[in-house]
Amino acid sequence: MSTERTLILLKPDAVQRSLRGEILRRIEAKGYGIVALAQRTATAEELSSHYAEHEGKPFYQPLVDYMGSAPLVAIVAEGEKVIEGFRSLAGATNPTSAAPGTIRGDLGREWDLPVIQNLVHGSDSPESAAREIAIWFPEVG
Ligand code: RTP
Ligand code: MG
Repeated sequence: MSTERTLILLKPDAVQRSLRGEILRRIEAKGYGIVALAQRTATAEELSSHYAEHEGKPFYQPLVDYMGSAPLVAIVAEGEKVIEGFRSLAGATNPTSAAPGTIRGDLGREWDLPVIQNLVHGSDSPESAAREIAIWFPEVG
């Protein structure tokens, strides 16, 4: 079995709506392990690094401002094909089109535009996962 790691964020809307337990339950029920977990308010440096690929897009600044406005929970999860698997659990970016059964489809709301408040982030490739884990948990490696 080949295991891999991914970086998950429970965004401020998940913390504010007390959905941490519900989302963690889904991650653990799927069989993924929790390698590291920390709740804190993200720094501007962490967020500009994390969202570098979106710099210049219209939602970039509101996204970075929103993500730094209140505590979030950063998680390193581990398991077989966890990168793709967690993105399947999360569902499509936009909660209205996310399938029922997914975190965003079941629980997400999107009416706080300009930033889509979709509860979670998950790395989208092994390269992104390595880069993002180094930002949020430099000690995990
Ligand atoms: P994520 O990175 O959070 O796992 O989500 P994703 O891959 O599905 O979406 P991505 O395109 O990477 O966008 C990152 C986050 O930016 C916010 N967003 N807002 N208002 C907008 O048009 C808009 N577009 C994106 C969302 O919070 C999205 O998850
Ligand atoms: Mg993304």
